[in-house]
Amino acid sequence: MNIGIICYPTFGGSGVVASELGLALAERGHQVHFFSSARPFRLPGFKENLYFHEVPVVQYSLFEHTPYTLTLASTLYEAIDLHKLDVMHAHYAIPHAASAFLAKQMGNGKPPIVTTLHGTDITLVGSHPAYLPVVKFTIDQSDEVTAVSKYLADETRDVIGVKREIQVIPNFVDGDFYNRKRCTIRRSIFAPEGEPLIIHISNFRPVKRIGEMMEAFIKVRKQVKCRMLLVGDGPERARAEKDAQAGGVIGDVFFLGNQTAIVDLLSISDVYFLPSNSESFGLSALEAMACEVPVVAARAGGIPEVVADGECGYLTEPDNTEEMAARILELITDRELNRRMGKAGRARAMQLFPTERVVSQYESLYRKLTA
Ligand code: GMT
Repeated sequence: MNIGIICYPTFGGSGVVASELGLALAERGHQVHFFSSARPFRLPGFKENLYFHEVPVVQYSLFEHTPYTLTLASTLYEAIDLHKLDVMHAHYAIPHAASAFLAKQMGNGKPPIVTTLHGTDITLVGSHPAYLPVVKFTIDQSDEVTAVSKYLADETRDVIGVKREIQVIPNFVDGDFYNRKRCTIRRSIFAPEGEPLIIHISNFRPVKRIGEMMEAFIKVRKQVKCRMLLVGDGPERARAEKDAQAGGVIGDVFFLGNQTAIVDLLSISDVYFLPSNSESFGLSALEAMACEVPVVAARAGGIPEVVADGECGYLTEPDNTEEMAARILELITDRELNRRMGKAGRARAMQLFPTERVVSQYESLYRKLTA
């Protein structure tokens, strides 16, 4: 099949999932065309069967904001004919489902559209009154709609008022790539005295609860000498730096910025910490589980569908920093418990979320639409 994938290029779960899906489909012999304003960071320079189309961001003095939705629709419309697209797959509803809809209308109703909902396109941005009508309309107009968790499918019905069928196709992880490695990064760089390492990876937006995260870490640090690795960047990073300074732990927190060596960093870590107050899935937690890192996360959104409480980590009440700190302390002081939960996380990730099975689910969906 000739498959068009539309996604964001920036650091963020939906772009990662779209990229990994495209790579796996190309591996299976499909012709995969990516459409984005820049090359998604998870896509390699060259891969057989995989093509990247840069969507122009055209500035004009009259525009205060560039109408990217339209240049994307034009780019898609031209590709429909030129590359004989059999299906267009929009990752993250805003504005990708709208652009795909427009292109399909221009293309006389072809090809079919699959829209995958990822999270904030429904829970935060999509539910904003300024976006809601167009989000609902474009979801209704898509030929197939998928959500990455049952929680998100339910939210789409409850919050957006969508009545149509939404198939749950979870996110996935490549267990060969996401695998606990023998240290390629020297652990002693961060933990010269063998201190336990707690890691968090995100785009540091308010939903990630960075303030609460630092509060919990300060409580843990008061009990046990430990260190924290913060990977990623975003609006809440400066606050985290200030909180770490004020809490007297700035010397114990490493702000590493955006990184590609995620597996290496996870492989030297003891606990993955995800205190978000809303998370449709929590792909980073799944990646940590695949690398045998026990997770401490808030019991929020779709996280309980991914992290089994008491089996591969612990779920806590959102915002309860006492409970979060207590759970982290348990995991960094009891080596046997840590190892057991790490192994259980790997087993769960490979049993429920392996790439092969999930990619086949998307492939079946495309085949059904193009039959
Ligand atoms: O909202 C974001 O964090 C961005 C979004 C994305 O598009 O990158 O992440 C969402 O999609 C990921 C991939 O499906 C999920 O693993 C994240 O849980 C989800 N984020 C939220 O729901 C906050």
